[in-house]
Amino acid sequence: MLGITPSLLWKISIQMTLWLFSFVSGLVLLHFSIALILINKEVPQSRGMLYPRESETREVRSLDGIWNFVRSDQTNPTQGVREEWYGKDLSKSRPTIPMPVPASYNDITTDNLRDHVGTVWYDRKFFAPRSWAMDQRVWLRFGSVHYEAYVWVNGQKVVKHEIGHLPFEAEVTHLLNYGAENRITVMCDNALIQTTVPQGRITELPNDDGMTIVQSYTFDFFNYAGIHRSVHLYTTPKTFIEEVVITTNLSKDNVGGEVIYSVKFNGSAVNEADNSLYVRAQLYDREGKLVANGTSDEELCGSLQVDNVNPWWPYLMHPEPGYLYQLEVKLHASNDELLDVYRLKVGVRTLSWSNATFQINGRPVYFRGFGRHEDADVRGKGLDNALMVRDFNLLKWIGANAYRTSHYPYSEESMQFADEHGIMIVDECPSVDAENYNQELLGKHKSSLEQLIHRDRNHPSVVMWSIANEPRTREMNADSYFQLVANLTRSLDKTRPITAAIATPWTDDKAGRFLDIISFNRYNAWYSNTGRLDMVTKKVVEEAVAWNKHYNKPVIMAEYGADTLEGLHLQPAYVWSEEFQTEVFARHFKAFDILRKKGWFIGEFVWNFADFKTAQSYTRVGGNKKGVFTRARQPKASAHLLRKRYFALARELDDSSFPEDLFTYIADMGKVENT
Ligand code: BDP
Repeated sequence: MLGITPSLLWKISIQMTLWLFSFVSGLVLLHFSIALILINKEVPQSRGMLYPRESETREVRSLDGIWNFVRSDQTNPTQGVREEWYGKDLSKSRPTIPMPVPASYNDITTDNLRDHVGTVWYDRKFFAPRSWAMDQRVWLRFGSVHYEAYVWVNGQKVVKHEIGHLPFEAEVTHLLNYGAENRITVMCDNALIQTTVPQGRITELPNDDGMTIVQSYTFDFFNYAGIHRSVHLYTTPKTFIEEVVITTNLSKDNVGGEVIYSVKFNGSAVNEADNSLYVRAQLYDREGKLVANGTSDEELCGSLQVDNVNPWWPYLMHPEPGYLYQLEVKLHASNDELLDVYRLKVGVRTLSWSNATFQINGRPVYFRGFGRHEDADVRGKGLDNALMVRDFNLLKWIGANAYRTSHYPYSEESMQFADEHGIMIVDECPSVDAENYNQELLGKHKSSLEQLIHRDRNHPSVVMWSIANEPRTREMNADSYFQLVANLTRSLDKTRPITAAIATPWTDDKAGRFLDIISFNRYNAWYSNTGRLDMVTKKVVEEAVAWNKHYNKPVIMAEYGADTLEGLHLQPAYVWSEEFQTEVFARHFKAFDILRKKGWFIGEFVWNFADFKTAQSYTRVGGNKKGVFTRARQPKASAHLLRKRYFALARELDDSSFPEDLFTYIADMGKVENT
């Protein structure tokens, strides 16, 4: 049984302070228990949160920019709440510094804000136009704040959200001053404890000045925090389209397509039992030509048939990958009055899987890709369009067709980009290195998946859910825990398979039987048998075969790699050198080719796409250097090798052609051979 740890006290004191000040209605005190029996409790249901898009009935306004910022005293994280800093401009309570939004706050200043533990505050002003006061509802939406956020508008509490990397929103219609200035205040808490997702520990340790609070965590990426993605205000009509859920089908010959939609509305003007509302759905192709249209039933559901459909295909699997239609959803009142219009992109594709294959549109898929991170110099995990576009250009340059959103949901903008470019996504929730399974953790873990599926269910690029990375699956409770997590995921989406990236040896694993596809992470010649290039191929083959035999399911190698310092060249290959990374890859390729012939081995994912920042450690020189690209997104030697492999696989499996510059001219091989 765990005692009251400083980290628990911390969360309790924040919660208590808020409760005492009755800022958060219905908030109950955090309780912490290690239960031997895990109970399956309902998780809260997400609502709304369609990506903010303008239309003839909606306006969208960005609140991105430079906000004011204050860090709390680490030893007094609830001071701002007790002193009601949200009641006036932050600058009236404390000196503020400028802080960009979106961005992690950690690497912006020159002092140790990087290692700050606990709460920080943001605020900014904005105008709400007079026109919004009429027949509108106004919503405030955050793409993500890591880890926990408390939001006030004009001093009034608006919303609290826990778990980073996921959107949340609240209606602010009645809190705004129209035709006048308004203030938004955000308190963000980055503390991770044993019941947060992901988990961490907070301890008090002696330092040169007395005692200090230290955050630790087992996962291997820096715990960047702050307002990581865009903040939007958007308007909707009084009665509006709150949710759109899309599924698609294809005929056997892939010629006929079907788009099935289901719409929910929200509106005080029309009562839910009033089934006189209807939806008019219109589907347009890439050229803007109307290809299908129809009217919903009374439940606001319907389907559209598309003749000569252009299915959504992954990159290099078809000459026209990432084909998207535009679905226009119009909500009408019974008297035909147009109430609301929302448009979204739709890819028509089917997924199917068995104990040996994974298929898209009836064709087997072999994944060739990466584990990645949202990570960059200065902005940390902040959304950065330049970086996102560069990364997709590199993914296409190298011939990858997939990546896993290791180890948390990535930005909605990047999901849309993946749809457009035909990059398949293994969509991972924020659970990494889960251990000490307990009821509280289970609830949040399930909630993170509920929120993720709610957010990403309409993306054709999302082909699999990853319910965890490297959970400690030999622990007691791991089986009932993962059974409950997998059951929830399946109940929310039956159209996609479930995986988890497992590092526990198959002999001890208790989670694999709840998955559809087994993904395993292993660092042969790096964490085990360091430097031994002669101990890779056979071990990879043996382990993949063992996983397959044990569970009789398709297998993916979800992580392999070696830290590599760009520019370090050592021949013969020696750990950390570019030669070593290249050799490690080649030894894995050999194993993968042996495994591919067995029929159930369906993918290879390098760890990692690019170098990324970690917590300070003597095993990390400026961060994790297993990137094929540097943190500045330039190729290491291994990138050129991987590119040749990925294009060779695409040619062999999907008949795609080589880019002209894939092979550098060396010599006239005919002549060389003749001599
Ligand atoms: C794996 C983790 C990944 C790490 C990697 C490494 O899944 O997050 O970055 O090891 O150590 O175990 O490079």
